[in-house]
Amino acid sequence: MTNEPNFQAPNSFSFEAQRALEREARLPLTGWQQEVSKGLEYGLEAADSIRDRSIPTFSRGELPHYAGINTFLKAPYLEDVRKVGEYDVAIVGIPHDSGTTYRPGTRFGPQGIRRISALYTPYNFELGVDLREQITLCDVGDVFTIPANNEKSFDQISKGVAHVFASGAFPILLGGDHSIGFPTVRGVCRHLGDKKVGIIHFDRHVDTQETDLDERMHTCPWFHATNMANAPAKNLVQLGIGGWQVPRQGVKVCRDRATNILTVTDITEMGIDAAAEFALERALDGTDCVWISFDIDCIDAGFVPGTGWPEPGGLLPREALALLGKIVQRAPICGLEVVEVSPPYDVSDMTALMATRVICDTMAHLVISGQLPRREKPAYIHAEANMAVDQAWS
Ligand SMILES: [Mn+2]
Repeated sequence: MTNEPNFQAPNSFSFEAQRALEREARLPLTGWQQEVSKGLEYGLEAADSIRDRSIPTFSRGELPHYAGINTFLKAPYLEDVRKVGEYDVAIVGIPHDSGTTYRPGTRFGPQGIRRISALYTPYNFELGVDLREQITLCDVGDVFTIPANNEKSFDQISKGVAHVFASGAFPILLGGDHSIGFPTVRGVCRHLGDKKVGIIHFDRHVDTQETDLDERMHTCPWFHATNMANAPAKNLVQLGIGGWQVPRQGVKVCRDRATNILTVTDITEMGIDAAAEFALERALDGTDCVWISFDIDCIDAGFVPGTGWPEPGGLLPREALALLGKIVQRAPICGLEVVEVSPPYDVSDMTALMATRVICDTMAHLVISGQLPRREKPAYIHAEANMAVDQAWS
C-alpha cells in the first residue's frame, strides 16, 4: 500500500521540495505497518488512556526516538551471523583504536554512532527514500578485536568482513581507527578471485606509509592494501587531502605508486561534479567494484571535533555528502567503512551524527541507483576464499 499514489505537485518541478512531496506520496507504508503490528503483538497494546492505538506498552521499533536498545537505526540485531546473507545490508561495528597515534577513543565509535542513529527516521525528504520500506537491514554487532595487538585484530577484522562480503549482504563498517582500512579491504580481496577493487578514500591524511611508531598504525592502511594484486594503487583515489598533518614519508609513497589525490581546493575549484568524475574514472579504470573508506576527518574540524586527528580547512558537510552521493550513484559500490569517530572527544554527538548521515545517505543513493535491494549476488564476489591475497608482513 502506498501513501497517496495519485498526488501531483501543484507547481513547477524545478524545485527539489516539490519533487520530494511527489516522491513521498509514492512510497509504501507496508514496512511501517508491519512494525506497528509486531510492536502491538510483542510489546502489548497500550494502556486505555492512550488514544493512538498504534502505540504499544513496551517500545518496539522506531518510536520513541529516546527509547529502545540502540542497534544502528534500531535495525534487528542479528545474533546468528551465519544468516547475514538473508539481509540486503549488514552493519558491523569494529571497535578498534590500537592503531591510533594521538587521540584514542575510536573503540567507542560503533557505540557512539549507534546511539545517535536513534535520532534518525528511515526516510529522507529530498532523496525520497524510505529505507524501512525499500531494503532489509540488520546489525550484526561488533567484531571481537584484541586491543593489545593490531595484527590479531586485523586477522579478526579480515575474517569478519570476508564472511559478510561473501554472504552477499552489503557491508557497512563502523570504525574504529583507520588502521582497519587494510584488514577490511583484505577481507574483501579474499573473495574477489581475479577481480579488482578500486578504493575511494575520503580523508585529510594520505594514510600511505609502511609503518608508524614501528607498527601498522592508522597512518598506514593503503600502503598494505595496495600491496594486494586485487587492490591496485592506481585505483586508489584520495579526496580532501591537505594541511599540516600529512607525513612526508606517506607523500613519497603516493608519488612512487602514483595514487590519485584531490585536495579540498581542487574539489571546490573544479566543482563537485568534476571531482566525482575524476574519482570514478580513476577508481573504475580496470576494476570491477569500488570500496568507500570515509574518514570523518575529511570534513572540517569545526564540524567533527570527536576524531583522532582533527584538521581545520576540510570539506563542508554538504560538499562531502554531495560528492559521496554522486560517486555512490555511478559506481558498483561493494562496501563502506566510516572511521575515526572518537566519542570521548565528541561534542553533543555531532561527529557520530555526521557518520550516521554518511551511512544513511550511502544507503539511499544505493537504493536510488538500483544497487539495493540486491536481486542477486554481484558477479565480482567469488565464493572461495583466497587466504594468500597478501604476503606475510613483519
Ligand atoms: Mn584522517
